[in-house]
Amino acid sequence: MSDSRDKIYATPQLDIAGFRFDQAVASVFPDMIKRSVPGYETIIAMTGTLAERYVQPNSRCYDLGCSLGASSIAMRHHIQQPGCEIIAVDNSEDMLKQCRAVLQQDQSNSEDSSVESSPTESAPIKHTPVELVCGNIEDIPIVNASMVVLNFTLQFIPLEQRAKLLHKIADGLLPGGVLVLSEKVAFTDQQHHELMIDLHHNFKRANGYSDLEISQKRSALEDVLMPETLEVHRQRLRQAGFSSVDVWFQCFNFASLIALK
Ligand code: GEK
Repeated sequence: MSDSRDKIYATPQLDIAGFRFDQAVASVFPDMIKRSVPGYETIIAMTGTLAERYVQPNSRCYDLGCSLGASSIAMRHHIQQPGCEIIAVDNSEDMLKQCRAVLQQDQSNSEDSSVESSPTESAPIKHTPVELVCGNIEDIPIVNASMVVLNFTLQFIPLEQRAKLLHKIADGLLPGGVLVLSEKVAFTDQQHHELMIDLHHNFKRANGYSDLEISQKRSALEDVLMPETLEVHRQRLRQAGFSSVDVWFQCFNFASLIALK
């Protein structure tokens, strides 16, 4: 289904168009993101741990820029509270099509394992439902939320729209609610900035990407993915209405922040 190896930039491309989340990307996405983003699997796993801690009964969780639903699945596996729902939003039909299949597979895996592993309990585990929405996260209302996840999505939103989106999220969160914000980041110290890029490229090389793939992907993402510094993220989150903001994970130029309402 979606476990193929990413070879999108393996051959020379005369004209490198801006990166798009199309069918070709959707079909290799899990492999692409694992081999490209240091700490991705840790961040997804901890998104589940944070759901266990912060999700409130009868509230909503939002996975904004859900791709194939990894964050939604992590939340779904860890939510302990009744009456919740997860709203997973992406503006790529191709990504959502794969996401739907991945979620169905996850649902049937957990129904099977609940029957096998606990023969004394007759009722299967009832997972929190996930509603898939195709749309721009800038246009989606955020209501009655106890957890919002922006795992590597804000970086694709135009710079001038980011504050408005974060204000909307803060307004839609219940008191005590959490935003998990994971991003590729930039650094003001130029030497450090270049070092982090270099170490990230080493990480990609160690994961089997060639120099050609690394450089073509870099060109495709230029003007599409716009990283900002951690200080800009912290300040803007505070201005949006979050009372406590800081980094909980960082590897090279990839970081994840927790912002509490
Ligand atoms: C994960 N969170 O696996 N509205 C809705 N979706 C958008 C928008 C937008 N304006 N802009 C981009 N996207 C996921 C990984 S990937 C990150 C997120 C990456 C979607 C886009 O279609 C893609 O699916 C996702 O955001 C970004 O934890 O590939 O670097």
